[in-house]
Amino acid sequence: DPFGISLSLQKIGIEAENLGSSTGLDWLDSGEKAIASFSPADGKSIAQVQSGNAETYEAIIAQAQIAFEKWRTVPAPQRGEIVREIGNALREVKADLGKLVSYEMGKSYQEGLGEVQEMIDICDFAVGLSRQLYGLTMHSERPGHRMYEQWHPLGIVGIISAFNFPVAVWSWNAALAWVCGDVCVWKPSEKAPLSALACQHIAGRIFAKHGMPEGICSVIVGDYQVGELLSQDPRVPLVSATGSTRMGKLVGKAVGERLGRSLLELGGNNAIIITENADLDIAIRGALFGAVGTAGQRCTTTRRLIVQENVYEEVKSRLASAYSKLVIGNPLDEKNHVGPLIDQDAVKGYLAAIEKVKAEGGKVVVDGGLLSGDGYESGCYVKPAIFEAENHFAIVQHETFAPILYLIKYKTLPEAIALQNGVPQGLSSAIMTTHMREAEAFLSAAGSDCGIANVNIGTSGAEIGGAFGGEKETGGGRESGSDAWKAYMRRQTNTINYSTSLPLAQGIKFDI
Ligand code: UN1
Repeated sequence: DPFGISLSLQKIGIEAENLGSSTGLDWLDSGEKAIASFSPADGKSIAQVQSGNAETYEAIIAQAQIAFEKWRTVPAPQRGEIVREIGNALREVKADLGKLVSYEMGKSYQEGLGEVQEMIDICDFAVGLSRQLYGLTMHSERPGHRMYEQWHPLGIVGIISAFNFPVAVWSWNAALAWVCGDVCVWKPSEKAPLSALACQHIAGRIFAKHGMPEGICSVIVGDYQVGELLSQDPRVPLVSATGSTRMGKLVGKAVGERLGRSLLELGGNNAIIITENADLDIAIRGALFGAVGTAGQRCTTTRRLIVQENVYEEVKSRLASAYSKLVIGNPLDEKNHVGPLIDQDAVKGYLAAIEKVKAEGGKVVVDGGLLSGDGYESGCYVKPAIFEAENHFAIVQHETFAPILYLIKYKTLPEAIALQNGVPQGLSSAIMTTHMREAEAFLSAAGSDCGIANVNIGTSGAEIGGAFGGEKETGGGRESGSDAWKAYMRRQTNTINYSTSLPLAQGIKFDI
């Protein structure tokens, strides 16, 4: 245990005897239906976690319903106070939780710490928000009348999260939902259940300390069937799901069928446009982190570089040389830049994508491949790769969750913008330019069609203060900052008559 994993687990409270406390269920289990959590860093099994089923689901929903009746009556600023304490608890465990995330999911320790920092930041944001859940007041068209709107809690929020941000995405949803007066039922990725249980433990302890009922925060580990239960359940007014477009379409359809609300944050196929006016030092660094950070497993990962022909060769050779300096290995070792993919299925997807781009006529700039030998025993470490490709290739239109970057050449900016928008997904985008006209054209209504559009910054690494999400097959949902909280509440319009008569709206006469 060279990186002190067991000690960190202990410090976060991952011990069989205290895990059950906040859900009423004992999740650490080696029984039949257990899900094993493997670390892609060294291939070792970390623990077995009990899988939920229809019965445990019912128990959790029943508990959540009871908890909601109490939680919705706690004044929002007091709810914020509890979220503040959760943020403080996360500050205390930042190093240990960051380490668990890194070990269980495979992102670098620095990125694991960054992910916990996002959780702390969203808690702070939610605390402020707890005093700012503002509604508008309107001027009534009738004398002696007052109109205003209020925002009320929704109820149970189902949260489905992906392996790549095993803790932060939950917190963006949960911290907001809690200050809004909702209770949360979380189905984490079955590829990173321990990180979820750690969070459940951290937050559950604080709710318990305040004498709050169990069920304001609960977790149910399981496969897609648990996701189906949440999606189909009319007792769950909002399902917030992060993951593949394929999963999102299923969730959106099931929730839509019962006219519930879904908040979908799905695949991206993010591009950076590098114009001939770019500061190439910034452009190369931005593209490099965007493409290989988290081993290409962010929904905001840079997958396409759309480069102006006059700087194309220089960008290509500088990137290739930067790639040659990347050190790939155990994510907990801070000298390494790139860790493993999440599992061997992901490796298969990566290798298949490389086959496809070659078959479609892509040219190798930096070749990929599976790494083997010392330190690579888990079979999950791959080489970040670069190919020259065409935007219309089927594989380029598709999001492969791996470090594969496609280089595409352009002549004019309108052409570059059309290429950037010419994919089914619409999450993140960026332009590298020092030219004001180019930047503004890219940001204009005729520019990028994505939910996120950056200038001289890569596509990944969004701050929590902005609304996060995207258009088209990305699903249209917005999480995190700005006014994303409105998705977690129901709006009620109130009209009050304090006059002695009953005038009708629109001047309608109805006298008897
Ligand atoms: C994701 O990959 O699901 O903008 C979320 C970013 C991070 C979040 C990514 N703040 O890259």
